[in-house]
Amino acid sequence: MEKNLVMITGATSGIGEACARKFASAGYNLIITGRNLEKLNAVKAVAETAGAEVLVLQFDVRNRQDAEKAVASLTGKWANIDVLVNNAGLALGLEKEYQGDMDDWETMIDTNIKGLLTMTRLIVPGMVERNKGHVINIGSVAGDAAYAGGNVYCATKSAVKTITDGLRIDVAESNVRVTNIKPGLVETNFSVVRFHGDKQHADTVYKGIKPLCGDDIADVVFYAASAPEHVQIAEVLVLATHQASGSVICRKHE
Ligand code: NDP
Ligand code: 8X3
Repeated sequence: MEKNLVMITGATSGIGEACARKFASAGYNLIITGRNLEKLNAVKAVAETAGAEVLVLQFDVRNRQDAEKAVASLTGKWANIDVLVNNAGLALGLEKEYQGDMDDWETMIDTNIKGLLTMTRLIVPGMVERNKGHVINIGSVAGDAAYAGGNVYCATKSAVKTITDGLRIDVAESNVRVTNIKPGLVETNFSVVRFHGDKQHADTVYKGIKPLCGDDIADVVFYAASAPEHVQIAEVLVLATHQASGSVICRKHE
């Protein structure tokens, strides 16, 4: 029997990399995408050890032409994607909105919103045509309400929620399912990226609380993907036990 096929964007690190391992060990074949070819090949090797066939596509989700070219190159068994995990994304900075870096804003908007939209626009028509598929977007608790310094990042994840809800409405006549997974604090490379490589600063984000890890989120993503066909997990908020919202975090527990 033909294996199911998942495409995961931003598979070189954190949640995306954990999803690659999870889906591979569950019997899926994988298309993994990202910018760093060396890291993609390392993830590919691990997934192949778990029994998956893996195709690597190197492109930046902000580059529409490259994304189009990569998707157009898919033929044969690689053309019929069953699950798209729109994971590539980032936060940059935690400055007050009136002091923020406008280049950082542009990068977040281009990646988290426009990149996700590009991949959706390129992959979902095939799903609708085949009347089969599942789009799983990685949103965030940050999209539920703004927190101090979160401003533009929160807005991008709020946009992910609306874009996910809109797509769910637009494909409701088909068997295509649409899910928004909204993690809270997950210890990945996320905060190192947010603070422009300052690992010490990044570590303070997870001080006094046991955060989630990439595997915790991959488990939820996989749960949504493997639910019976008539079950659509529309949205899941996943928090560490001592986090209550984007801004309420009890740091007395390590
Ligand atoms: P990581 O920094 O560990 O991983 C982010 C991934 O996205 C990397 O593979 C990165 O690749 C990729 N990426 C970033 N920009 C681009 C781009 N322009 N084109 C292609 N790939 C890109 O962080 P996480 O795993 O934590 O983040 C994954 C998703 O989860 C993001 O959407 C994030 O917003 C979301 N999230 C994270 C939370 C957390 O607390 N960690 C909580 C809630 C949501 P590269 O190595 O090339 O930069
Ligand atoms: C990432 C989680 O709370 O750092 O989206 O914004 S948070």
